[in-house]
Amino acid sequence: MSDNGKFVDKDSSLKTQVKNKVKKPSLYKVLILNDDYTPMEFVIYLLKSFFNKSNEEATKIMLHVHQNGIGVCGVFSYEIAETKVIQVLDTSRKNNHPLQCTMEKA
Ligand code: TYC
Repeated sequence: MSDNGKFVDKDSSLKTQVKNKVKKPSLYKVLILNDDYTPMEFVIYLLKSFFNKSNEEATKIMLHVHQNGIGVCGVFSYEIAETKVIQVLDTSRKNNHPLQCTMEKA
């Protein structure tokens, strides 16, 4: 019983506070863009190496990007997506390919 004579459900208000503070991490799509110079085999190699795609999945994604201009390699938490983008860009530049890779909120 509180000062004003009303019952207070302390446990329920605590549950609400805790519930509101636990947020799921946002997810991010890693995207690759088409260009006229990066070899198809190199794009397939990146998808297999950094996104754990099978040869068939990687070929399908690469052809989708080749035909549509952009495509999703995978969906990750912010830090993992950021690391994947850096890996793709570093490997592409080291091999003198202009491939572009970016991330956006899923
Ligand atoms: N368009 C490239 C070619 O014809 C192949 C390619 C596909 C490049 C996907 C980039 O993200 C890409 N060699």
